[in-house]
Amino acid sequence: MAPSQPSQAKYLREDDISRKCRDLLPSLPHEKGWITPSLHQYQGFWVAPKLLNGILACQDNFQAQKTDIFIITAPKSGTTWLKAILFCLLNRAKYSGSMQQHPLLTQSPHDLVPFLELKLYFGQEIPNLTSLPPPRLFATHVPYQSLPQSVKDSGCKLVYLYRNPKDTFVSLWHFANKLRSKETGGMPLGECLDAFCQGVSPFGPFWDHAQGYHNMSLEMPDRVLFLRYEDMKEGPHGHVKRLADFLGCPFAEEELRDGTVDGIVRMCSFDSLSMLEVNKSGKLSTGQETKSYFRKGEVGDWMNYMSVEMGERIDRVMQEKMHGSGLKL
Ligand code: PAP
Repeated sequence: MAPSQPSQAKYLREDDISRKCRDLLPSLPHEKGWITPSLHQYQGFWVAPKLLNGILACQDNFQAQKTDIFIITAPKSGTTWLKAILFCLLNRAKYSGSMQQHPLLTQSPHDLVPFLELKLYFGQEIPNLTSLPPPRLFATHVPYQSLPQSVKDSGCKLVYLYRNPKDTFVSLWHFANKLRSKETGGMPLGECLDAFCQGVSPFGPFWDHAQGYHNMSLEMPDRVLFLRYEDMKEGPHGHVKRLADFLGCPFAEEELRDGTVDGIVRMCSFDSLSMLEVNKSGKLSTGQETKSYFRKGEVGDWMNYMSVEMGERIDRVMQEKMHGSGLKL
């Protein structure tokens, strides 16, 4: 295993992993990674060693409660945005009279709504989460088949956000190149595109990830809500209301009249969040700079980086892999 340098973001480090993970890694197929040197195929998806360590720990230890709410995404599908929206939505009564004190103004959405594998179970210590008041709000990139069993059994709610694969791919390519160490340098777009189309991307194959949760949303519509980034951009107000209904905390008549929904939409918009000091110059506990989560937040930005042919290649793979799944691209 490559020795880590002290200056590296924790995310990139490959030391400090459990014996279970260390023993498992050599038996897993591996490929070149986008951010870390390698990605390993575990339970059908591709993951970096340090994150596999976190996933094994939460599979073994996380105890879901019926009142939990999970935000689930493939990386770069709008996780930061959905975290901000759900945090605002669920805490709206608490801060309605004191917006200047709202935690989103001074804390990253990633610190307010922690990832299981990337934050809570990232280190060696198993966190005690039992004292957190309900509803507990968590996030994960883990595909449905690999969620901790208690999440599947508990009856808790899952909100999945899907983003069109071409924009997700371009966003991931930018993010990966930002996080790669100076010594390894950036990865050419074409090389990443080859890997993405072969399914070898963090938490990929992208199509399996989306299809897994889409199927569950059809099977259990009261438990799994499947949303699209592009639809949310087009009609954020309707989606905030839909989320509130799904989570069992619908807006009261008065809230609908007094601009509460609009306040949430504005506070969580790309323009508002990306202007905040914490999101411009802060760092997460895992070492990433908060500004790397706010690039453009636009629909169709892929066209500025990929040729039409490259775009068609992703379309073809998606059509082929998702054929018959009922998931509209
Ligand atoms: P993660 O999955 O690693 O947590 P995630 O938040 O999904 O990251 O990805 C960041 C993307 O969401 C960026 O997209 P881009 O590269 O195409 O620009 C980022 O700009 C976008 N994003 C962040 N905040 C918002 C927001 N409030 N509204 C819309 N898009 C946003």
